[in-house]
Amino acid sequence: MRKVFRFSIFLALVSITAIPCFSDCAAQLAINEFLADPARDWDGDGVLSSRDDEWVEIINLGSAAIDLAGYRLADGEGKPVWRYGFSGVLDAGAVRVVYGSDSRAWEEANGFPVYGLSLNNAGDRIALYRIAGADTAVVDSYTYAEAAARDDRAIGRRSDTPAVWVVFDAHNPCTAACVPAGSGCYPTPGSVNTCTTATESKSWGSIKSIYR
Ligand SMILES: [Ca+2]
Ligand SMILES: [Ca+2]
Ligand SMILES: [Ca+2]
Repeated sequence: MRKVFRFSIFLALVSITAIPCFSDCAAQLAINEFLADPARDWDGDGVLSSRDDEWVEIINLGSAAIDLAGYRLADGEGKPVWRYGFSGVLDAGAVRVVYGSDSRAWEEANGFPVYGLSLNNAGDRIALYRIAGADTAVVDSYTYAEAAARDDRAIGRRSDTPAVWVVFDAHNPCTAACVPAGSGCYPTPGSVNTCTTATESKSWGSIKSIYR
């Protein structure tokens, strides 16, 4: 009887951990990487657009899937101006990229001013919000300065140490000081922030020794 009871507890725990995280998951969803000043056709529509080819990537750093309903992106300080509203479910460890063109389509569909993600090249703040009932809370935000956001430089978290931010500057190396530091890695919209350099794939350990 005791074994049956234990097994029931086990099944209950498995079912709890397997369901998507619908509440109190705010700390697990985070901004992962973004590119404010596109100089190439990042969204792949055949046209270079300073609006449509910007992008922001989010990541689920937790161990359970997250229902993205209610999560939104905004830029700037003060009262949030919504640039994109997420939907669907994001699995544990997975990322989701939003291009300026996705943002523009969402703004058009929801009656907001059509500016895309509106990431200022001279520096800006990106914020990820969660709206739950009457509550609107900042889940994650990142403020960047001009140098790190120049042409085709993405700013993002290291995949092995998510608390550490670097510039993914393989397309446009940070010869002057970037804040955060350049990594020599290529940007990775839509995939986790692994490091591939111009010559070879390097581990984060070897990158650290180069840029120390
Ligand atoms: Ca921009
Ligand atoms: Ca484009
Ligand atoms: Ca990425």
